[in-house]
Amino acid sequence: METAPDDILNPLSGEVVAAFSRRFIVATPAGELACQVRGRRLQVVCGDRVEVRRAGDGGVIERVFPRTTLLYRSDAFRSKAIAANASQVAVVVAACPSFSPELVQRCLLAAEEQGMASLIVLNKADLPETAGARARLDLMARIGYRVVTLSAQSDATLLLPCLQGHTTLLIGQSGMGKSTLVNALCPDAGVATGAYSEALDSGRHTTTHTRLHRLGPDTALIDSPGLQEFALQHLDDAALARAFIEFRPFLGQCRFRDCRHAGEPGCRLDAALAAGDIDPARLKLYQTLRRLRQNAAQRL
Ligand SMILES: Nc1nc2c(ncn2[C@@H]2O[C@H](COP(=O)(O)OP(=O)(O)OP(=O)(O)O)[C@@H](O)[C@H]2O)c(=O)[nH]1
Ligand SMILES: [Mg+2]
Ligand SMILES: [Zn+2]
Repeated sequence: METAPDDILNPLSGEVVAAFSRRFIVATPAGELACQVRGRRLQVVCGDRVEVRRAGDGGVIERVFPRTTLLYRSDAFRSKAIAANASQVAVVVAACPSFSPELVQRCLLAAEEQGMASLIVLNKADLPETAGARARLDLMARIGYRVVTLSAQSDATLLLPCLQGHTTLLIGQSGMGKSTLVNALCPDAGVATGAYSEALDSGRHTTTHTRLHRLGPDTALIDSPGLQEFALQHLDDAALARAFIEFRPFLGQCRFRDCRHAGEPGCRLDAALAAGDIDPARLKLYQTLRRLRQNAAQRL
């Protein structure tokens, strides 16, 4: 009996390139398919590698292959996955609208926890306020994070060497120029971008879903909706401390094994602080995040 061509391609393996709430676009060898998910339990995220069974013009996602990374944020009540299998996070900021350096740090902490590479993109270098914005990133640069300053509107190619070989998730507040960067680097993308509101000093949340754009066989960019907050409820004390990369050389060396690094005698992080190896603002952020998590846990 001859096999129908459809059956040869059934099931198909593919990559989720767009995720709406319960609808997905999967890139497969047979082209892009609009897909739904079988059952309610299967969690599917942009970037997932999946098995799809064709159904009519579209398909049904039957299986999600193991992920190399899963970047997500979570508060006490729920966690929200942003993208799967990204190898790198690029946090995009700009002088206007203004950005929160703490949000940048939180994004980078989440990336560190997943073992992802990361960098900061300071976009809109054409704006005169850029020097001031760069100064607000000095701490992160001192710690060792790469800061690439560019203007997506005039020349984004500066970023290409950092992207090569990576699937890079672009994240950040609304209006920073994530989608403009995607359009600059991926001319076929044709993604909508939106002017920010000067009155509100904020973007208008133009991008509403996550979308993967392929730049080459092993290079891709994932555009995501603007973030207003980034809770790290899923990081316990130890994971949180490890996510602060400059703490790592000192961890495990405090007098008490369960040291909270909050002024206990013999705290190695305190000694590193006194020696200037750790910035006080970073230890303070660690304490803030620890406290937020504990308070939330008590509320439950
Ligand atoms: N001056 C200047 N403006 C830029 C640059 N890049 C982007 N913009 C503008 O910034 C505004 C926001 O750009 P978007 O690309 O929509 O921002 P986004 O980060 O994708 O925003 P959301 O989708 O809402 O998260 C638009 O008006 C862009 O034209 C740049 O390099 N220079
Ligand atoms: Mg956008
Ligand atoms: Zn300690």
